[in-house]
Amino acid sequence: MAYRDMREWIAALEREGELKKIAACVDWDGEIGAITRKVFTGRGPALLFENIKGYQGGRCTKLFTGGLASRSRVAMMLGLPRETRFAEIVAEMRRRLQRPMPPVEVDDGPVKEHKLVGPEVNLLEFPVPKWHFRDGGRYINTWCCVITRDPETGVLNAGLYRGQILDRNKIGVLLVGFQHWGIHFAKYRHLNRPMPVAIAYGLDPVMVPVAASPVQNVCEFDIMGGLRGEPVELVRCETSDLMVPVHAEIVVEGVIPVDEATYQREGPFGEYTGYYGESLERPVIHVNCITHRTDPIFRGTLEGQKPRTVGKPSEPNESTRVISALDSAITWNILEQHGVPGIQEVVAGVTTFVRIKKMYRGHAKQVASALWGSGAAVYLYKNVVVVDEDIDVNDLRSLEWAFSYRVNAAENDIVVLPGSPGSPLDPSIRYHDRNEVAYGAGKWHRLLIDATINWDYPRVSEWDYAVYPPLATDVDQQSEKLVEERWGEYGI
Ligand SMILES: Cc1cc2nc3c(=O)[nH]c(=O)nc-3n(C[C@H](O)[C@H](O)[C@H](O)COP(=O)(O)O)c2cc1C
Ligand SMILES: [Mn+2]
Repeated sequence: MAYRDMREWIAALEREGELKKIAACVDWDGEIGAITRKVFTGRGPALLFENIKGYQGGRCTKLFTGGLASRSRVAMMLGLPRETRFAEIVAEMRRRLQRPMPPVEVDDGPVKEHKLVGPEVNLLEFPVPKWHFRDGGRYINTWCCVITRDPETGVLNAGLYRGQILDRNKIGVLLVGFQHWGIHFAKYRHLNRPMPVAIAYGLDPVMVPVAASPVQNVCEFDIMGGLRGEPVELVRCETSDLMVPVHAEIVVEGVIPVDEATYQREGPFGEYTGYYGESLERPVIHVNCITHRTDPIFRGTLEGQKPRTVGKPSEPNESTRVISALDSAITWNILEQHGVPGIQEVVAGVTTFVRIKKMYRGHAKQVASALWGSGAAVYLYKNVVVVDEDIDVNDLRSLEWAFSYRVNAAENDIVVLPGSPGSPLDPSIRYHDRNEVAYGAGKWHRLLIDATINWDYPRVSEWDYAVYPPLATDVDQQSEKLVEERWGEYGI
């Protein structure tokens, strides 16, 4: 069963006690961000702000956030029981990812209820928070689908790319060259034509996570349909041939001029790394139309997050819950599509863990090169750790044991791929190399730690022609049986 729109989703969350409506008057400037941070850190409910300073009685009075900031709500998103475990969520996502469902086109629908064009456009009519106090301004694009079309192939793409309000009709964006809309933008630059863009806010819950995940070789709308189990309904934009979800709360339409002289300062912004991303002169969306539902609900989120550090609890965000599951499912499927056998478990991220049933020498290198060669590698797989099938990738002591006794650095266990394109937001990259406008990407020296048993080593006769000695924790069968039989006598 799919949620038709964000309103159905909010109603479902309320029924399950997963939503809090906030009637107190709150400020978009700092206060909403601080409340959301506290609720995310305390693993609290989704939030619907209904009384925002300066936005009572205007065009848009409500803001929804945190819809997917818990595992139980991610399970609900898929129509699974709320207590479904992470590994089962990943397994279900993998199955549904393999059954894409193309969208259907409709002529009209809720998002067309109100249309604003030209001078009627004013982004400041929406209650967009300043999420993190050092942000360069109010970030309107934090949880939305940014839609573009490849001018050569005609294929639509939906991504989630941050955007800052610069003016009543301008949004500054971080447009990375090797993201899909970055590839589109390079083609528009070649054609010397502005790139049409549409941004959809307030959607059913699966849409934004899919836009924010590295879906390859298939349109995100087909994947969303597969995850929902029902096709997405799309309607044509007013000012371009782009298509947008008809049940969106709000759609912003515009173009990005390709001339660098039109770039404006965007940033800083509190980023997924847990640090701020820097400001730079960046491309700008010139907004020429807004359509929205009656009494629209704006949707946004905090991006900054951080795991537990000394004396501080973990401070998660929505992406750490839902995107990590989708990234793991997509990564697992990429390995299978590349014909890499023996994959037992995948936990994907900037540091990615893969558990394999090792079948031949070099198997772990095959895993890393399949991942590093993929288009999904933009924000993922900086470090890849491959372990044997007996190692629990979710347990630090288990990983530490593998690092300690199956890694010996100069024995081909450590592989570095220098100068690979990667995230421009990672502060472990030198400042000048984090310039995606100049380079189209950041600069990652990718690392493989092959923590599987090294098959380069000789098999020794002493241990029955195995590479490694037997486990000293094993007990011989005869003694085990004896102890079992006599257990009562020992009085232990
Ligand atoms: C909250 C959030 C904000 C994001 N902002 C950006 C961004 O500003 N620029 C970017 O390149 N990727 C950003 N991403 C990551 C992309 O959404 C992700 O890499 C996705 O795969 C992009 O779609 P694409 O593969 O179709 O290009 C963001 C992700 C999240 C969850
Ligand atoms: Mn894409």
